[in-house]
Amino acid sequence: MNRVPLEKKILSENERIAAELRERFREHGTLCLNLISAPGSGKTSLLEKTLESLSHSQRVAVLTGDIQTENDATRLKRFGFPVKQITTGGTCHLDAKMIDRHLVDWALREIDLLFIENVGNLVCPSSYDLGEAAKIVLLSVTEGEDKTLKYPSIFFKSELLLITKTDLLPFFPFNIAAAEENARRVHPEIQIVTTSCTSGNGLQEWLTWLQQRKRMSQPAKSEALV
Ligand SMILES: Nc1nc2c(ncn2[C@@H]2O[C@H](COP(=O)(O)OP(=O)(O)OP(=O)(O)O)[C@@H](O)[C@H]2O)c(=O)[nH]1
Ligand SMILES: [Mg+2]
Repeated sequence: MNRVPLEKKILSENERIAAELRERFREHGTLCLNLISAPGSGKTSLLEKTLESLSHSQRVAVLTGDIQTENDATRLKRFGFPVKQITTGGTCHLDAKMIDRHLVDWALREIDLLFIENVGNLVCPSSYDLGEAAKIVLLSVTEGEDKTLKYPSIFFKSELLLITKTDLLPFFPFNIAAAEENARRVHPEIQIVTTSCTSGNGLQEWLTWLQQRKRMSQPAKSEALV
């Protein structure tokens, strides 16, 4: 078998499992969000700030993916919510089968919000549906405002762009307006929030987005997140 049919077969198997996961998330009222970015853009830091601000009555869980180490799960477990590390052992993205396997001993009916932190990579994760309700892409100000144009697929497929590490703007020649314009050239409807986990800038706006997204997909469960 040559490379193209094999890749097609893997992707269609992934789509089948992702469709099953999406149906299970829908059935149990679990909002699943898939966080994607280049390595080090601040996915785990954002989740730390998010979990820190949530009350423990919130039914939130995290699956965090990396090629090696349990570091991110260790960072996130401190906040007392269910967290599992998925180590891919070399694969540069999470796939639906990995999500399915790691959900096996979690009761989805007890989880209202499931964050998936994908492996740090701006390319491969965009091809793998995980059954999520929405993809969220992070771009830090140290990466350059042209990345939206160079890696359009993930920006096209994401509902929200978080421009992160804005506290570093005085030290990097990053033009926020140009980054936003580039993102909208690829995806005119993309929503954009600028954040800094260090200064706290924009974190309330992110939490408000999260609350609204939760209300949109779970009108019956409208309890405030924070
Ligand atoms: N200055 C600044 N540094 C940040 C901010 N957010 C994260 N960092 C730093 O950026 C580095 C990477 O952050 P992580 O949260 O681990 O990034 P990540 O996207 O989870 O990384 P991977 O999981 O390895 O892809 C760490 O040293 C963080 O302290 C921020 O808002 N401002
Ligand atoms: Mg991380």
